[in-house]
Amino acid sequence: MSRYHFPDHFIWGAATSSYQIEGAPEADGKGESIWDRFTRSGGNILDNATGDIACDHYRRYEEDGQLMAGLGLQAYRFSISWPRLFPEGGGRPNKKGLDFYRRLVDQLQGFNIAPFATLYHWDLPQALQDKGGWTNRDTAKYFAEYAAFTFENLDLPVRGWITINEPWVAAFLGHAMGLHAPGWTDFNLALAAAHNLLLGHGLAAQRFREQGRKDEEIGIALNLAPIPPFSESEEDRAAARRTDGFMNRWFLDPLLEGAYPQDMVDLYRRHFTLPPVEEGDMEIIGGPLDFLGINNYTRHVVRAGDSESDLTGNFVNPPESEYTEMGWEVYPRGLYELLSRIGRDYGPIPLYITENGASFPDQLEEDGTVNDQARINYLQSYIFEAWQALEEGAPLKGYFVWSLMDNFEWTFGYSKRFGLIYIDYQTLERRWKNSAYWYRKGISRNGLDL
Ligand code: IFM
Repeated sequence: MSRYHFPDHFIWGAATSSYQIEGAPEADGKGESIWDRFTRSGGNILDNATGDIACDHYRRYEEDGQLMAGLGLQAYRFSISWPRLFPEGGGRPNKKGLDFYRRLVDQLQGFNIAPFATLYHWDLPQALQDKGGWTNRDTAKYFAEYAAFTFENLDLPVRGWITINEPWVAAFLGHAMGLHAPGWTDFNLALAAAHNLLLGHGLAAQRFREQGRKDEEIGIALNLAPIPPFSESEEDRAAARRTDGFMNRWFLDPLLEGAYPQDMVDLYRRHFTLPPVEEGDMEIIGGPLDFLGINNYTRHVVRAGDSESDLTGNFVNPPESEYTEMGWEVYPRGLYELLSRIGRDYGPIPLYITENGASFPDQLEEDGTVNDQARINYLQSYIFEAWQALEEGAPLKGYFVWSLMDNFEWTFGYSKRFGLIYIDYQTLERRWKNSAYWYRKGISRNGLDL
C-alpha cells in the first residue's frame, strides 16, 4: 500500500445544487423556476418525479450541516436558487429567500467549512423564461443584477463564487435536445442561449470586480471530458475534433481566450445561425477569472458518422471498460488528461475539480449500512489521477465530490444515487455510506491510501 499526499492548502469538499436537494418550492415567497414547470408538465422525468420534496434540505439544512462537519469537509459547494431571491427574476428581492442562504453560510462558517456558492445551477425564474429565457439577451443582464445583489447582500464571506454551472448542459440539453428545462429542440436557439449564458457569466464577474471583493474568488464550472477518436483514421479524428469543439472548446476558448473557436464558427455558419455577438461581448466573456471549475465524470470516444456534416459523430462505448449506473465509462485517466490539457492549451489558470463522482445501485442493508465499494474505487482512482497532475505542476486547488447526498438526478428522477450520504426517500433519513467514512479518512490525512 502506498500513501499519497496533497499540498497543505488543498481543499476537500462536496457539492450539491438547489433544485436537486432543497424541496420547498413555494416556501417563504419563492417564485416558480423552469424546473418546477418542466417537472410538473408530465412526461419529462422518469416516474414524473419532481423536486417538490427532494431531500427536504430547505428545512433540514442544520442536520445536513452537522453531517458535513462530521465528514470533516473543508468546503461545501451549494447553489443559490435565483427564484428564491428574485421570484420574478428581477425587481424586488425576497428577503426571506436570502435569509435562508445567510443561515446556511453562517452555519458553515461555524464549522469552519468554506462556502462555495454557485449562482446558477439551472433553476431559472419562470418569469424570465416567459420572456424567452436564456435565448433573450436581457436574461444575461438580469443575471448580473441578481449576482451583484447576492455578492453584496449575502454579506458573509463566501470563499468561492461559481457564476454558471455547466453552460453546455443548460444550453444544449435544455434548448437543442429538449431533455432539460425548458425542453426546447432548436439548435439555433441553443447557440443563442450558450452565448447569453457566457455573457451573463462575464457581466456577473465584472460586477464582482467592481465591488472589489477581497478574499473571495470567482470562476465558472464547465462539464469537460476528453474526446479521443475511435481510430486514427482521418474521419474519426475530424469527428472527435468537432465534438471537442462542440462540447469543450465552445466554452473554454471564449472564457480563456476571448474568442469562439474558428473551426466551429465556420462549421456552425454552414449549418446554423450563429449566436448574435455584439461589440464588446467577447471582452466581457473573456475577462479575468480567478479559477476554472472542472466537472468531470467520463470521456467520450467518437467514431465518424455517415455524413461529413454530422456535428459530433457517434459515441462508442469501449467494451472492455467499466460503466456506472448512468452508462458513463469509468475513465480516471481522463481527469489527468483534462487537468494537463488546460495548462497546455490555455496557460496556468488555477483549477478546482468542482464535480466528480459516480452513480451505482446502492443498497441500504438491514443493519443500516451501505457498502458502496464501487464508488470508493471510482473516487480513489480519479483522485489518484488528480494527484498525478498536481505532481506534474497542474495548479489544482481543490476537489469536490458530486454529491454530498443522493438527490434528484434531473430526467432520471430519484433513480440514480451519487451521494456519499444515502437518502431514504420514504423517511428522508440520512445514512452514511461506506464511501462517506472512506472520504472522511482521506480528508483527515490529506491523502489517500492505494
Ligand atoms: O447531477 C448532475 C449535476 O447537477 C451537474 N453535473 C452532473 C451531475 C450528475 O449528472
